[in-house]
Amino acid sequence: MSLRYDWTRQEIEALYQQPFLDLLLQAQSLHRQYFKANSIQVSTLLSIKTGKCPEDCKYCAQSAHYDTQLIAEKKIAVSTALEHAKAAKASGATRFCMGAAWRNPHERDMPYVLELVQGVKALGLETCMTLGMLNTSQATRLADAGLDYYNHNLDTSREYYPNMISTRSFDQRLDTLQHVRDAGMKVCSGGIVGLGEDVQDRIGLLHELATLPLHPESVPINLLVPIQGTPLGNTEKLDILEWIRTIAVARLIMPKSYIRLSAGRESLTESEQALAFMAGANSIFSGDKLLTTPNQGTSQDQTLFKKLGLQQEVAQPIAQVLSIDAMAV
Ligand code: SAM
Ligand code: DTB
Ligand code: SF4
Repeated sequence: MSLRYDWTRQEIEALYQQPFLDLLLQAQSLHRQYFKANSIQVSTLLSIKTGKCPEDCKYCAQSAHYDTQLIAEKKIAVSTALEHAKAAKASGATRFCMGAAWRNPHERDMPYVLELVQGVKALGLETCMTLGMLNTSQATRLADAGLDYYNHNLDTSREYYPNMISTRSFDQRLDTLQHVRDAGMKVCSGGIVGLGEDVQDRIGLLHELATLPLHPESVPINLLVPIQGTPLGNTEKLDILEWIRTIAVARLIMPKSYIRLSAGRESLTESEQALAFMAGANSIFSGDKLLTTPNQGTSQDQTLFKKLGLQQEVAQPIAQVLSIDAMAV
């Protein structure tokens, strides 16, 4: 079946609003046409520069615009980051994602991030970074250093975006995604639900993602973790079934993409997570911490995988990585 890039909002809304069990059945059936059943990809996250971000995203603990009690940290040493990457690999993760609280990387930061990419890649892990906006030259240099994925979320609908962030525009997000594509990297782009948006905004976000020139290879669906001190600190919790519907529709309209359960998993029961896997989610972030907020620990994840009969995707053996690299030279 060929992928579609011409979804209309009306079609997406019809998928979203159908009876819940029909939606889940469709999503899991399509999932099995494109992916191995019962298989989960696991990524690990590390914050390489924490807090004091100049952007004003209303949900974020790291924005300098709000008093969130977060302890800011300068760039961590490359050697420390590589120790984290080794531990992530030992725990079974196949991708290591590094995040920095920047509007965009400065030129002076580029040697540092390029060294990190090369170091993590040499461990036989897939590499991912999320550093804010990139220009063409920065995207090209990251790709040349071996960066596999760049995470840059559209976060919410175009209409709701200015209610959440005033320091950049939705079109600036699209520009960076284009630079990432042009440089030949894989795109990781999704959003957050539970921001106080309405169902049309969730449909709008899904529509924007599914009508990009190519679907993102990876689509994180974050559930708001309310942070005290931010304007969204006391936001009412979204009905979890709406989060599940968002995942199922993402699976239906971007069938080849990995759909990742991202922020917010810590607050969910095992049954809620199981429903999300049934809806077609096939990737998670593991580890005790996301960037600044707690995450469900690796041992809890292993228990859940065992209970559900889920198999973790395995990392490429390092010898294979090295010999492929050698062939490419
Ligand atoms: N600064 C970069 C940016 O915004 O693109 C990368 C890091 S930012 C923390 C990555 C993503 O984390 C955001 O796009 C948003 O989707 C998610 N996020 C941030 N704070 C969150 C929160 N409190 N709850 C859920 N997701 C959150
Ligand atoms: C994404 O979409 N979710 C991850 C990753 N990309 C970088 C980040 C979640 C951050 C949650 C809030 C925090 O820990 O500060
Ligand atoms: Fe900065 Fe990213 Fe947080 Fe926005 S979400 S304040 S850009 S770290």
